[in-house]
Amino acid sequence: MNIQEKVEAYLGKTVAAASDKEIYGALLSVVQEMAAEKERTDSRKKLYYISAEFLIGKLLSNNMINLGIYEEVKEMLEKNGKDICEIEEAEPEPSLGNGGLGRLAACFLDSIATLGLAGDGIGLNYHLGLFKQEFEDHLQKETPNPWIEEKSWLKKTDVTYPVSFKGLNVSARMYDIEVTGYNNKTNKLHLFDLDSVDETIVEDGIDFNKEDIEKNLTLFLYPDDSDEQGRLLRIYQQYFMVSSGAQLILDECTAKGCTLYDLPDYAVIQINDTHPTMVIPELIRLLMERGMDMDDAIDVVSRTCAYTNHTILAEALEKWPVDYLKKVVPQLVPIIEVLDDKVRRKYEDESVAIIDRNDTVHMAHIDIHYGFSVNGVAALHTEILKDSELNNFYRIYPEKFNNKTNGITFRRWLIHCNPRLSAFLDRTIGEGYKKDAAELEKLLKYKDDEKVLNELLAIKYENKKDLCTYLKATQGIEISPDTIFDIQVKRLHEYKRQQLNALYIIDKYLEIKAGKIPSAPVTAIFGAKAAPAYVIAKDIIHLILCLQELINNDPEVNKYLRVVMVENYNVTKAGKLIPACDISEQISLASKEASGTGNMKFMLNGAVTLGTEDGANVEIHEAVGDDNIFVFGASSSEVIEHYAKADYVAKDYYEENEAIKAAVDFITSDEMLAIGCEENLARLQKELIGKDWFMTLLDFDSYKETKEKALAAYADRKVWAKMALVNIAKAGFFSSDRTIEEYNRDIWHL
Ligand code: BZD
Repeated sequence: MNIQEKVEAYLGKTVAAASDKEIYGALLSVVQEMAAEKERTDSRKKLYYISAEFLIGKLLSNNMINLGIYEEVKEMLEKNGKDICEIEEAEPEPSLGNGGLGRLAACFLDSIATLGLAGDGIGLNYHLGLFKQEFEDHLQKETPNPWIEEKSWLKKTDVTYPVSFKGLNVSARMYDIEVTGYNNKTNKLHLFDLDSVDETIVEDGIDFNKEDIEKNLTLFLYPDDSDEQGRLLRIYQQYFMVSSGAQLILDECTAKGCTLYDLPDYAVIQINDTHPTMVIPELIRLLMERGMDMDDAIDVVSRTCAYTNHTILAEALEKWPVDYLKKVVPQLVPIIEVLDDKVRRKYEDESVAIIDRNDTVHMAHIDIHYGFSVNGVAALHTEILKDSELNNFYRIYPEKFNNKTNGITFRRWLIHCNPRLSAFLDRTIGEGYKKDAAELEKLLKYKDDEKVLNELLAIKYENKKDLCTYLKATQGIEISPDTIFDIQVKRLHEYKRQQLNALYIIDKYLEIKAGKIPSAPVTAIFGAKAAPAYVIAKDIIHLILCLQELINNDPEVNKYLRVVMVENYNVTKAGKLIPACDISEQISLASKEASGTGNMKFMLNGAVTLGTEDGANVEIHEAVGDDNIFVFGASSSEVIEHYAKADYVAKDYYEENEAIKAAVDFITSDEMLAIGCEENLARLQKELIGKDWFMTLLDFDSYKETKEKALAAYADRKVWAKMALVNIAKAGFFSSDRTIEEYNRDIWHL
């Protein structure tokens, strides 16, 4: 049967007569059937990538690319008067992640399968995922984001495991999603769920009864944890995930002949941030239940588990009061106490203890003492972990620390999202880059080739036009492809400094109002969700939405400057925004962004980075050289010193710098208050002057100066095209295939 016949067999009618939704459903079935027929990876030792988040995004097109049927399906649809993009629209996006950490896990699954390595994901099947963001009165409103339909990628299995909480026994059911590698074997993503979960308990946005665990356990990803009930629910979720995951791992290994004493020969568990840390005491508990003595169990588990750190922000390093654990998983508490006791007997240093003097459990400390590898996610980040954040641990275990600079899958972030660019690459340098990303360097040969440079500019222009059409259709916003698209998309956080970008926009607005006409028109595009309980982050969204309203409706200004805040930024929208970008905003306070992966996606799609020397920006800078990036701001060592000396005073910058003062004052100007809400705007203004923990004002001048340089450089189209070309050519290092090869070489040994 050819593809059309297969699809029509599922449809029970012709493709031409079917709706987009029906075609999507039929294609899903065809893909699932093909994936099931593919060979599974197989080896004695297997990786288990355990993560509370897998931000997989829509799967249809990526699976079709990986299975090698995308072009065929696209043509077949065209022949029948259907557009593959419309079919893609019919697929709901599973939003099983917050941001970079979750998306990284998804890119890794793609690369692990593509490299033919045996490695499955273990996570949770959140029914409503992360909230959906809507804008109302220039504010973020959260609503549920249901994604599981009658036809979905999830396959319900018969596999169930008992999981016990204090006073509550439940049964975890495993659902599987096929992970197709690019032209290779398949792996699985196992997502655990509870049959009794009930979506109807959600009311009024994303509120629900947090006490009814049987009904709410896997409803949402990271429910609001601003109260104790919310935090307890997170512990329930985490334990549910790791207990079922650990049982699955032990079952699979014993089925292969593992005696449990040789577990490290059969399994390696990569712990993605601290959210799955309880897998360590849980595995110890399960091994003891199966007859192993405690010291042996601790030894076996310590040789099986490896930990990835994704942040140095103290507030993001998980700590659970022992009391919370006693309320939810009392069976783990005696084990954690023993783990702590062993550490305390060996090391006097209080800072490396597992349970501190306030009876709080430091989850990362469990991972570091009782895992065999600790990795950061970019060179600078790993150095900071070793030198300062985790220095006390590094001195004890230097051999455990290693760096694995993040990467992204080129199947999604180039081949799928930017078909124009990938077709251009195919005909210019051949298709080898799809399997070996380093081949992108072949492009360098054309860096002075006018025809090639013009082609690159033309591709960007077409992508920008597509984005204009999309934003007009989805949000009714009009922008022009003849302006510079300056894009900052990522979770909203003060350390990522969307507020710095916003202050620049205010400064520009004031200049235009004062008669200083900019050399080139700019469209500033944002996309960001704020955690529901993160007040200042929501105030920053409010500021940007108010600026959007003010500036886009001012005929004096909107010729030169427009602002767009994209609603409900997610993986799908990233795929539309990134190929259309000219300037990639990567402006976190140096030392705070562990790596960043958006920066890599933009670079790969020919955008030029405007960024601080932070995270993987440092490595992007090294790769492309000074001439192909715009770098600004205080260095990480300067920043770290400011924190150490506590000598940064935002108010001084505000009072001594006229432009800063004018921009900050403008936040509560009459113009802004006519649009926005005084409470939010005044609170944000006060924060910027009185605290500014992430040193926005410190970098304002340098940001402004460097951004002006970038905008001016854009005018020389040939020079700009060359910069874009070098960025694409040098992006090969940032393929997640390279990252995974390093994990395997240094940590997993599959
Ligand atoms: O992980 C991010 C970092 O901030 C990025 O710098 C890095 O590139 C990526 C991948 O390594 N961290 C997160 O995305 N973290 C979270 O989303 C998160 C979620 C829940 C609790 C704490 C952090």
